[in-house]
Amino acid sequence: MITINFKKRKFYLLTLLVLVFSLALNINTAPVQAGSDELPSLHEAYSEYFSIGAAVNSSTINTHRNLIEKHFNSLTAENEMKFDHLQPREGFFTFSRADEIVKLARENNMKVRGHVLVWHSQTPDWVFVDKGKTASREVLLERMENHIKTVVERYKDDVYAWDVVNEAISDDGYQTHREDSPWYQIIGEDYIAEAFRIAHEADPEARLFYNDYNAVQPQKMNKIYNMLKGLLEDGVPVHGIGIQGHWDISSPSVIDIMQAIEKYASLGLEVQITELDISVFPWNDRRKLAEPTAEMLEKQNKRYQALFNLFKRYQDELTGVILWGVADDSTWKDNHPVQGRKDWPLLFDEDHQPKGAFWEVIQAAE
Ligand code: HAH
Repeated sequence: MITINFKKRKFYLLTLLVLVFSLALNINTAPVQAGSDELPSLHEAYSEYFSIGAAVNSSTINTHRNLIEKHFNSLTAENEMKFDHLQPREGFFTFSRADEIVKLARENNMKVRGHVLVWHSQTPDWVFVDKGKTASREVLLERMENHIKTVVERYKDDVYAWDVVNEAISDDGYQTHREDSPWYQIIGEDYIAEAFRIAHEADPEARLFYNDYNAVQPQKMNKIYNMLKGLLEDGVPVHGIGIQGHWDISSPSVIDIMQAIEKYASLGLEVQITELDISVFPWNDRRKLAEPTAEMLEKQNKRYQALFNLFKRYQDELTGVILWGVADDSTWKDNHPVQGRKDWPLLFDEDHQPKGAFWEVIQAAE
């Protein structure tokens, strides 16, 4: 019989322990294969910081369902909750497509962010016309109230936050409000306050947001800030600012984004990056390409990394980051009203595989 003395036994035990530990460590740090089921989940990676959402639509909830279910804990309807979808004719509401998105969220325990109640775009013409003429302020206010009440009350149990007013501030230096909006022209600038009051009455629990693009560009940011400050001083129930993140590989600067987050948060508002996608084209690049260059994608990686590092630093101010789409085969950028060209702005490629940018964002969470 072989006997091992005490000292030797201790040595073997220790070796075994070291072996088991290094094996366990190895499993944890082994690189994860792109495309496998072992991909880390975006929203899980950011669970300590803020929710990670995506804009989805009636097609992508089917075609991109696996990615949606795995990586996002908040959904926004890209178009299905806009005025023209929900009330194409006066008093005739069509909820079925929006309902499908809400159902998917419910089944997966995801939040829903409502977009959008009052906007100059994607709103049917009938809204602004009465008996063949421009509607009066009274008629338009009544229609606004009816629309907001019907929609917000219907989704009370599911939608935790609403973009109440979208893009009401002008890009032009010489005007504050977007004066070509029929809401502004017919009702006057108090259409904004009225919309928030009505939405709050319809669902006192809902977080109510003002949402806009170019919202970190200093001049427009100051106009938005002053408008929000005025609303708050008047006791209007505004709870948050949605900064649309339709940005690109070269702009806006991280400093501008930082300063905007700080400035809006100084009003006591919660801040969300509501529509994030990073064009591979710098703003002044008008080329059309069949595919992005390696250099563009490398810049996009670095940009996503820098942004999520920044977002993490502002985790106390930021309550949500929402990607405006899921994968590069389905993005509004391809039908953009101005540029109208193929772009690759998201974290998953056209074959639904994680891009370099995805891994940068995952790494930034660690
Ligand atoms: C956003 N506007 C809208 O908020 C969103 O509802 C839509 O799906 C995509 C983008 C950004 C925008 C625009 O539509 C037109 C010109 C400039 C910016």
